[in-house]
Amino acid sequence: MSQSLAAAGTSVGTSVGTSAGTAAGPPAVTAAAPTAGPAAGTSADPTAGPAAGPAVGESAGTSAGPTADTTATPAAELVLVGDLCRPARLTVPDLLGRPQHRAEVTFECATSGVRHHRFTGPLLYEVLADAGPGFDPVRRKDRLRFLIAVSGADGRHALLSWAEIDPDFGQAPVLLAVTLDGAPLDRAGPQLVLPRERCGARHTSGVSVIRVDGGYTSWA
Ligand SMILES: Nc1nc2c(c(=O)[nH]1)N[C@H]1C(S)=C(S)[C@@H](COP(=O)(O)O)O[C@H]1N2
Ligand SMILES: [Mo]
Repeated sequence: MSQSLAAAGTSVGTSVGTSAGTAAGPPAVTAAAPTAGPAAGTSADPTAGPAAGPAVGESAGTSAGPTADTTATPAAELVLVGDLCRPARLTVPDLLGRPQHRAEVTFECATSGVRHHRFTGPLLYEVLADAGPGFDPVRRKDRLRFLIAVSGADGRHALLSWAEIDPDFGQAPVLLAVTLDGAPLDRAGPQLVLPRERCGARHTSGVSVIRVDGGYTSWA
């Protein structure tokens, strides 16, 4: 369970909110999970663009069902491995069964320039917390040694720390997106979305493996 937190939003036009149409507030981060409606993802959300972003005309959620994307190619799978009590193998529809959050992001790519995208999906924190990271739950500082290694199917890698996304520490509203600009990611696989980041490089697409690693001991 996470609380909302006004997240000194840095980049203009970036906002995160719940996708159930509740995103009324200003550009802040609203990380509170509303009702879990499985298909909460963006459907019937006429007020899609909160105050800040370049409100995009909506047809988003209506096409977000798996139907448009389930033809020839098999659904992508994401495996959660490492120091977890409940390692898992998840599809995009599995991720759609969780509370959905929405993010409108603007980031800069070193080669492509400024990019805008709309994403929906569950919080990375909630997905990984459900997999049971092997830290001592009552000792907050025990979480500080945990790393999160995210791999794209193309071999792209990005690291996060557990504390970065933990509500008791950085509370970064990182998503495992299941839609991109209204299109489902069932076949491509989920995309890591870091709404606060100016640079696009960590927005890893086609996430195929997430390894939670509590073995960081370089200080030993
Ligand atoms: N899997 C994967 N994800 C990736 C990349 C990549 O090479 N592989 N490039 C990143 C970079 S450098 C940027 S700027 C954004 C660009 O996203 P866009 O072209 O969809 O706007 O994707 C990021 N995600
Ligand atoms: Mo980039």
